[in-house]
Amino acid sequence: MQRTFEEQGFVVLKGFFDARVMNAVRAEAEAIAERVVRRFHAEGALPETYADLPFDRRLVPVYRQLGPHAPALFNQELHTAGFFDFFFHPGLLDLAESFLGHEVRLYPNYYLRPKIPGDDAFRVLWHQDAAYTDSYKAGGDVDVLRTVNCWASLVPARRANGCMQFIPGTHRLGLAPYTKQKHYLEIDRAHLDPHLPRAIDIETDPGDVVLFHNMLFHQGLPNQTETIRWSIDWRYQDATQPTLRPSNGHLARTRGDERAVRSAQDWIARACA
Ligand SMILES: O=C(O)CCC(=O)C(=O)O
Repeated sequence: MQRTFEEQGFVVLKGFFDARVMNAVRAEAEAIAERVVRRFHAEGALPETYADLPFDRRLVPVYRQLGPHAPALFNQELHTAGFFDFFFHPGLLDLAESFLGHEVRLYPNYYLRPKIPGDDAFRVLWHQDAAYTDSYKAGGDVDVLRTVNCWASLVPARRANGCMQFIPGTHRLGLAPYTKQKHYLEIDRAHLDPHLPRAIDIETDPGDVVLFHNMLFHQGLPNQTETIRWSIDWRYQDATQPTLRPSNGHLARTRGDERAVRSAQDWIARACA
């Protein structure tokens, strides 16, 4: 697996998370969506709570009415028991440890994303994750950041509803020049176009996890269906390295000290840390 990761820049692990873990995460995501709707309804910004809509449609009318005022990403909301079992899954941390060494942190940008249908703001342009860290201009070399980046969908992710696309092998090209566009950073076309014919769809089902290099060229396609493509993206890093970001994330594995996140209660208490 590490060899595939080194050669291709990614690996897809089918059926990695069991139904218990995925059902719990989905229930947490449903609760987050419920709170969003209820908050805006209580503030008078929504005429109703759309309680009869299923999870993969509930937020559609919310975004139609509130546009950029509706949250596009959730981060601190993920400090719940269900997400503890997901981010700190022992088998996944074993894998992260085998890639990164004995000191592993959950990197600060861990997100739950509802990719809303037909809204261009949710199309994630071709980028390298390392460019986002680079854009903080914290100094330091993002080439040596040492992360394993992860992505999983809570619903089937297909080309039509905006799965990710990867260009295998591009993690070896170093950090490409990029430009800040309205919503996202984008790799400059002169550096991207020669590689585009090799782009492949990364289609996943709930339970699958995708591991990819922080230099891999990738994008999130637009969602052209009627339903929301819910997904989670997160990263593990060698915790002996600096994050090169304003925050430190959370220690997940370490030898012999007590600072690592140990339990769901501990994880819940660390919101906003
Ligand atoms: O979820 C998507 O569509 C794109 C996510 C992404 O680009 C990332 O996790 O780095």
